[in-house]
Amino acid sequence: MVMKLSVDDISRYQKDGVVAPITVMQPSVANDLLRRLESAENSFPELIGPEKRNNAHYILACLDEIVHRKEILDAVECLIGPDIVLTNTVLFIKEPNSLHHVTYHQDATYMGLEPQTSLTAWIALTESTRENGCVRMIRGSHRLDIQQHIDTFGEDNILTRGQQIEDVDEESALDIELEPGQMSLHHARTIHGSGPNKTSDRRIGIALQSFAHPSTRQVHGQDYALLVRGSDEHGNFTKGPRPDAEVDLANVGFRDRVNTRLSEILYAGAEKQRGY
Ligand SMILES: O=C(O)CCC(=O)C(=O)O
Repeated sequence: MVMKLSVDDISRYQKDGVVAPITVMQPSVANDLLRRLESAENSFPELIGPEKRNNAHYILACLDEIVHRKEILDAVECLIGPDIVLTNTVLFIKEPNSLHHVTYHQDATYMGLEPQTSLTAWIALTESTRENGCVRMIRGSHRLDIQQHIDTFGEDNILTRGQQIEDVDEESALDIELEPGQMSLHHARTIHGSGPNKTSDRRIGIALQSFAHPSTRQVHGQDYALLVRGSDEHGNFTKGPRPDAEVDLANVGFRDRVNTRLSEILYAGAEKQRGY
């Protein structure tokens, strides 16, 4: 398995603002991680669920393994260098035959990270296809400024504010179909969204959002991150703990604080707020 990005992959990322698919684990490894995630979901619904989708890597060993996975970090290092912090993770779960979807948006709009050069690794734990609502990226849109976003708070829209860019030109759209164990990498300004899951199986991906250089600043004040590779000479982020058990209840309080702060950042200036 090729772990690092090729020269061609790197130039595709620079040109398109997205590169995929990148195989970062065998399907059997992804299946095993999925089984452990679903077991935690079943046993601790108060900790992992639609309203509790953020930053579960602070309490679940299976997600901690993903965020520290060498193959993922080797690829990220090719794009942002050897010193890497990870600010948040989001479990994007689309239930079978659900209307849940994601409208076109740019991640950097509300994340408060400057400069806007961070990136997201989206890891497929199930297959992600056109039928079950894979992510659709607009190639080259990372070169645009932040576009106007309208907060819709749409019922089936699983973005925080249901934020939406209208009239997106889809001529350069790319459907990111992935097998379990593959990932995509996208730039914080790349316009993307995803449709509903029309199949009878769950579509599960985890967005490691965002990987950034430690010199990155949070314009809204304090923020949290994990140093996942290299060193941090800047100290811009309060560092988080790693789980010591399959489900580490000792870290629940810390994760709650991180998620409260994340909501303050993502909903800054919004008229309402959801539970995630
Ligand atoms: O999982 C999805 O469908 C959307 C993911 C997304 O918006 C993101 O990773 O930034």
